[in-house]
Amino acid sequence: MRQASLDLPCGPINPRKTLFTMETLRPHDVASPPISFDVALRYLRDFPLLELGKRAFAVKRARYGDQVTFVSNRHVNPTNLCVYSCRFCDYAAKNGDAHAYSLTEEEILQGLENPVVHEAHIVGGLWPKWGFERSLGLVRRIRAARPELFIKAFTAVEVAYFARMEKCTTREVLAAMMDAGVDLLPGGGAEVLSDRIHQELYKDKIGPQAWLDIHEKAHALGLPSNATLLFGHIETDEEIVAHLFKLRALQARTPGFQSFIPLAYQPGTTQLVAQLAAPERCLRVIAASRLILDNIPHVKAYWPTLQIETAVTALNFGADDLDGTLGKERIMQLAETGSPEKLSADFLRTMIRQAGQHPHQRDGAYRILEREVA
Ligand code: V47
Ligand code: SF4
Repeated sequence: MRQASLDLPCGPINPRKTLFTMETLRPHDVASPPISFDVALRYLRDFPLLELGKRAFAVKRARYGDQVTFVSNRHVNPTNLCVYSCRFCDYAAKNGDAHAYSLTEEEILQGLENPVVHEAHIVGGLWPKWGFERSLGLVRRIRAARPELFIKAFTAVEVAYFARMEKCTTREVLAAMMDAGVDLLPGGGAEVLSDRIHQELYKDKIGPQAWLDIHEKAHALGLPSNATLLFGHIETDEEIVAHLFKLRALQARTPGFQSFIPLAYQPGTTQLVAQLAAPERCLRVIAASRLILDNIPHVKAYWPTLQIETAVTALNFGADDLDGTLGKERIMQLAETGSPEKLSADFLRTMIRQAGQHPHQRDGAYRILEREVA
């Protein structure tokens, strides 16, 4: 039975300020990683799959019981025009390309009017006409129109681009974003935190150290963030494990990561590899992430890249969240994933029940808005 409630575990709060309490961070989390590099490698390679899933699910269950969350959200991708050319990206366009687009502020605001939308996720291409002032102006207008909406906006890559264009520091950009109403920095742009992959796939934009530095600065300013991993292309197992260990170390030093989101590479037309990672590979990455990142509260099964069946199974391999309904997601759509561009809240509830879990609707800060009990 579904119960509508506004159950805010943190007590009376300003509904729009993030309550990043690190509720699941325990004292031992700041000590050394829970497993060695070698064991982590085995998790990705030949550790018995069901035993791995059982271990990761046990960690998820100890934290959240049978609860799995989702959010009613909208992806806002203002433009796909981008000055960079990452080799894995089907989304970006150059001026004159048939698939190039740029939305107006009015079009964006229209999509966020519906009061059932609890989170806006804003990320786009890097394009002078969508510079810092205009992007901040968009956030201010959304904030004015929907004071309670959770705004997750601008990746570290965009922060670095804005700082370069404005000739100011990334700290100043982050502080101005917070002032305009941004609640959380999304996890994009991390790709694989490896200098080799940076050179091979995304050398135009910031590399691993700059990405980590910007997230660390955000945390120090009190702006929480997410982290992603783009896997299933040319990366090695060692590079995945190193990526996870780097995130864990940053979180131990300067906490602020809320969720970790493994993104399975969609070959689209870029074809770094011919096929999407196999379901077993996706499940191993999800489970290993849950077991290594014991100091990051949430692991998402991001259905647009995992595909729906694997996302459901991932809920038994350590993931505790499905992300959201999305509205109109464009980044993966342009890689022609075969996944829908949006799902209804009821469809997400059904997916969670199929995994034997209880669906809970949350907002962007993981406050439970509606819980379903057995
Ligand atoms: O950084 C681009 C990835 C990211 C492809 O913070 C691709 O909650 C797969 O970061 N196949 C942007 N991935 C999206 C993102 C994100 C998504 C969901 C939730 C959150 C969060 C963040 O998309 C980019 C890049 O790594 N990407 N092209 C592709 N063909
Ligand atoms: Fe531009 Fe981002 Fe695509 Fe790279 S991944 S080309 S920065 S839109």
